[in-house]
Amino acid sequence: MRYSLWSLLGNAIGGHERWPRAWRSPEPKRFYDVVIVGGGGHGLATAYYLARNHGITDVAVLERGPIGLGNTGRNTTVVRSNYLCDDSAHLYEHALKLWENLSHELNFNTMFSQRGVVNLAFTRHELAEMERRAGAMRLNGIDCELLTVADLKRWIPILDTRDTARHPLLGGLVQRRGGNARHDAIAWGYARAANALGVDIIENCAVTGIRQHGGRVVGVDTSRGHIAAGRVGVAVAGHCSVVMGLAGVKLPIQSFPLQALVSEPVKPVLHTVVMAGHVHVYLSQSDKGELVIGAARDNYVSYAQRGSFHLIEEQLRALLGLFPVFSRLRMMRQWAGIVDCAPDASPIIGKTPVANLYVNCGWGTGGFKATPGSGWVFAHTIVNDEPHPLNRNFTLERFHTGRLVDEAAAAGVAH
Ligand code: FAD
Ligand code: PYC
Repeated sequence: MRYSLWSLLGNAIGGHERWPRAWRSPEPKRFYDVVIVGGGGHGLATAYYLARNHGITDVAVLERGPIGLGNTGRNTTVVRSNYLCDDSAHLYEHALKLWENLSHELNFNTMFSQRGVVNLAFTRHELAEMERRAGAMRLNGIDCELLTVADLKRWIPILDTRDTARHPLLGGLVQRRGGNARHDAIAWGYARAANALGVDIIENCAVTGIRQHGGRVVGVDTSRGHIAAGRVGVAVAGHCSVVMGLAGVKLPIQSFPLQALVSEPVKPVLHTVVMAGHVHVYLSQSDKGELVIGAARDNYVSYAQRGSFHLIEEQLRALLGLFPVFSRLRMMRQWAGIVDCAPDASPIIGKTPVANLYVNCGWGTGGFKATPGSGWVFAHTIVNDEPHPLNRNFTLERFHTGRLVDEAAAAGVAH
């Protein structure tokens, strides 16, 4: 929907009550060609690409709460494609290219800002890993530059680059096309665009059972009754073991809390994303001025969406070691989400042992950046009953064949 200047002014002055709904709120039908479980970015993007790329519009997205309040609304919005393995590089780069046109595609401002993502190296080992990764990225045609300490000092003047710093630096790696985006906009933009193509987005509808007949999925039980379906795709992130367990499918996934916090807003001081995996902190500055600060995951399995206090202490200790300038900055909010981690820190996107039941999970600490690409290949997988070339090495089979895609070193946050 396009707005005239007058309607925008009218809405601004007249209050939001008269704003049109961005997506319908339909009653669930008794049958859909495709049901997607999970109204986060991945589920909504999948529904959008089912309709947009494949003309499949008899689709429902079932979300147990309001859309976008899972990890999509809880993440720290880092977008990049600086991965080591070819398989991941191609998948995340496909996503990054979609990001570059997404506001236009969805007619929704995703606030995608290519401000660069800088990884810092503190040890010879990390530097060697970055050199290897930079070589692999160049071979895959992905932009990257290795940085010296002098480059880092120029790029990020408030970073403590002295030899006497608490965490002396050896160098870094930057992907300039990486950056941040607005997380809510991804859920809302895909929801509005999918709705416009005929997809039903059904909120407050928890899936409580997955029904099968003769080894084939036939529908789902929900808090709003039974819904029959030709095909079912599950994209519920940290809760994938629980939901796939309803169909008797076991996943090689463990779920952990991952937390983040934001400071009070301050004037612009940091124009890029900085990631310091070695000391377990990363940060960027939001357009509102808040410092958005993340840490390593809490290392115990849990479904409680809160993190432990000692991690916050360590994260802020590392922050101040790198940026003494923030010593009097006050923190405002802290939260956590539940992330779904596979043993090789790579996603699982593909068929399951139950016919016509598909799973998209295992994005762990890093799936926000993949949202458009994930939806694209998951829609293809569901329609064709076989993976897209970009996810053919990310299926469940790899845990039988042993052909893992080890991205532990390139994960933004260790997992
Ligand atoms: P979600 O957004 O969690 O959506 C899944 C939905 O499924 C939820 O809305 C949930 O309510 C719903 N659901 C669950 N069970 C049911 C059920 N039974 N019935 C119906 N619906 C159900 N990634 C990055 O790339 N960059 C980052 O900077 C980054 N930072 C992060 C920081 C934090 C603190 C966290 C927690 C994660 C971060 N991530 C990041 C990871 C990223 O957020 C996730 O990988 C991604 O958002 C997953 O999207 P999703 O749509 O699969 O999941
Ligand atoms: O995957 O880039 C990432 C990331 C950053 C913060 C959390 N995950």
